[in-house]
Amino acid sequence: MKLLDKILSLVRGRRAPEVDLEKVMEKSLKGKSLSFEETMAFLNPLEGRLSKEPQLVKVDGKVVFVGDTHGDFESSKQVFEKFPTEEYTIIFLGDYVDRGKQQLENVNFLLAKYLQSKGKVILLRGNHESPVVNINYGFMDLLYHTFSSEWPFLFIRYNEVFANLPYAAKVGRLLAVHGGIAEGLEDLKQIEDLPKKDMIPSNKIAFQILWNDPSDRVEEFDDNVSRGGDTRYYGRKALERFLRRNKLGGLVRAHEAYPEGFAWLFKGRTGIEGMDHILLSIFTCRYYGIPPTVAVFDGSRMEVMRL
Ligand SMILES: [Mn+2]
Repeated sequence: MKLLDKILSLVRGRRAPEVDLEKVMEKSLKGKSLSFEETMAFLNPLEGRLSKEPQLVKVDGKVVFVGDTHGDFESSKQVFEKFPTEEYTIIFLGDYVDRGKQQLENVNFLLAKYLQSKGKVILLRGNHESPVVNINYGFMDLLYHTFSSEWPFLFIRYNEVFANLPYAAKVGRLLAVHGGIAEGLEDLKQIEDLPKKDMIPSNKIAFQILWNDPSDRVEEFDDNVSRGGDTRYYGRKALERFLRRNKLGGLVRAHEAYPEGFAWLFKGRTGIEGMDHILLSIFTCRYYGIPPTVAVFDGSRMEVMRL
């Protein structure tokens, strides 16, 4: 990580200039581009707010789960048009940057919605909200081309903000994360205790929550051969045990683009109407040739919908 260390050393000590935050919020909500100064000023209060978020956010009432958006600003906007925050809490399951065509518009829009919403918008962390990933998959290049010599400051500031995003949300008997359960994760308390500001993340449980995939060829855990590194597959037995132990009915996650935009895995009783599998995987980015899909939970019933 020599490049990352170099960038970190450049950025330390730099302070944000004075900018009218209201105007910056307005521009972000309209998908307009921000200057370097505006972006720096915007990211400051965000880091402050997010640093106080618990790692496991607890929500009740009507909820919409949104999968990976990866720069799909249009889908993110549509979510708010179809599901007003007066009625729904919107839980985004991570992966806002990299790959797609409107990464800055998308991430700034979602961060502005979060700042504005008073608890009705929850942004969970995805594996792309990490500098070791978004240094390679488009976001760093985009900053470089958009901001020229000032890009390293923004690259680090965005990733400092991302390092404060919570890892999980609990909605009644449902748990929502980006990737899934982790080997060694037994109790929800372990999620609550995960360190904040873990930029890489180097915590093994945090890392796996962001990266792991479910597999019906595995019972417990196994090496995730499609992603490599320290990522794992988790199977039905491991998930059933985790849910039972924590009095949960099911898991909602994103991270994989199934052809229909969603997939049900591991048939079983959840105690939740409309949900006869213990795992729901959803994806909400249109750049993968799949229909952007969300899941709506009205407090008792789960329904999968195309955007
Ligand atoms: Mn992902």
